[in-house]
Amino acid sequence: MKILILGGDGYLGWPTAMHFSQLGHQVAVVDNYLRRKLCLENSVEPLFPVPNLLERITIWREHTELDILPFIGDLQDWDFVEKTFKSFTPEVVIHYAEQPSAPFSMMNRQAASLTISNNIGVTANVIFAVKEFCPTAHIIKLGTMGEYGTPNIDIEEGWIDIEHKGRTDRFLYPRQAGSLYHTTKVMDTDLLWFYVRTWGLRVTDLMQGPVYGLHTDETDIDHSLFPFFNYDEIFGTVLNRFIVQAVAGYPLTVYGKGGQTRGYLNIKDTLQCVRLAAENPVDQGELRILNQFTETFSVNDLAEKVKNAGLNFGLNVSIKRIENPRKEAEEHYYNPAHSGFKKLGLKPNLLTEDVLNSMLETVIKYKSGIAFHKMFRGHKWS
Ligand code: USQ
Repeated sequence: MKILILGGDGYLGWPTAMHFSQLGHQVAVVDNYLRRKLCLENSVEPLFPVPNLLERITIWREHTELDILPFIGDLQDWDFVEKTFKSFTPEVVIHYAEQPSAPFSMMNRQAASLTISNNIGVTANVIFAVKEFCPTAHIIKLGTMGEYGTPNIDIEEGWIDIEHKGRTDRFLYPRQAGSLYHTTKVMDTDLLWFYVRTWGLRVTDLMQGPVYGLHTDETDIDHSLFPFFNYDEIFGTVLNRFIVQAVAGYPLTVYGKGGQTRGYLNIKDTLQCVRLAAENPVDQGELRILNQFTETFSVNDLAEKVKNAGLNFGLNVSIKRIENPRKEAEEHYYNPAHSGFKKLGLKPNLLTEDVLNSMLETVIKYKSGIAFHKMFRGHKWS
């Protein structure tokens, strides 16, 4: 397949590009280095420096003799979008090209504005480009489990049947996101659903939970192929942060009561899910929504797991409940469905002690890169 990966420099985009390239697909990546720029501006660079996209492609070619085609530019710029889609004409478009951080979106007006214009503007351009240059291409869009929020009823897989005054119909499952970032993903879903109905596009919208890890079959070929590994309060996700905190001897930063529960997955399973979605396309005029996670944990569960795994390395890990900078339920019901990927054949890589050990082992190697001032600044969401 000809696969265009938007956001191909990112935490998930680059491992996804290598994964499809290794499988023998023709892969092109697009990025404008927004994530790198925002990290630099906010002094929250990842644990270790990561070569730029062109350098990574060269390293990949040296190891595998496989080529990945780069397009460096901004997908909000229609001229660039047109040039990219005309020269590559993809069969599959994988769309990760968004400002990915909930805390960043809540920092201030400029950050909020950037998140809105980038995320919704890029999604709209992708839709317009597919309609114009490759109308049968399958769009695989990375949404988030956070679109649903934490309702007091079971979360279904994208849709819900509602009976009202004796009549029934099927609707998008109610969305009530907890941050502006998550809200832009709700808006993406609405845009995609509108154009699926109007133009008959074919779309898979993946509701992904927080991802952890940095090891995949391809990143393990050479450590310079590792993805960004952020451990700061803005771009780091919770388990990656806890692993770095454990190694640094910094008390694990559990926000509030720590009962916040989410559906988590290993980075290897992000690649598996996106591959399964690409290999099993939907029909024209269909919006398929899949909940993309493998297990649910509370923040307290994760902290306990990291504390216990730390003992294997002689780390004396402590846990500190700190005032929650976010506005979120700290104790809540959470029972989301996730049978779609199981039916497509997903074999989960669960959060075992071995997985925690290998993350700890790798972070210990890069321990000298840990900067305490990046761990917690207490940006309040209110
Ligand atoms: N948390 C802590 N301590 C920390 C960091 C986070 O207790 O030091 C808590 C948060 O308050 C939250 C939970 O851990 O309740 C998850 O936080 P997170 O930072 O790992 O994840 P989140 O901000 O929700 O966003 C991440 C990704 C985002 C993706 C989302 C999936 O950055 O791109 O869409 O996970 S989900 O959470 O299901 O919406």
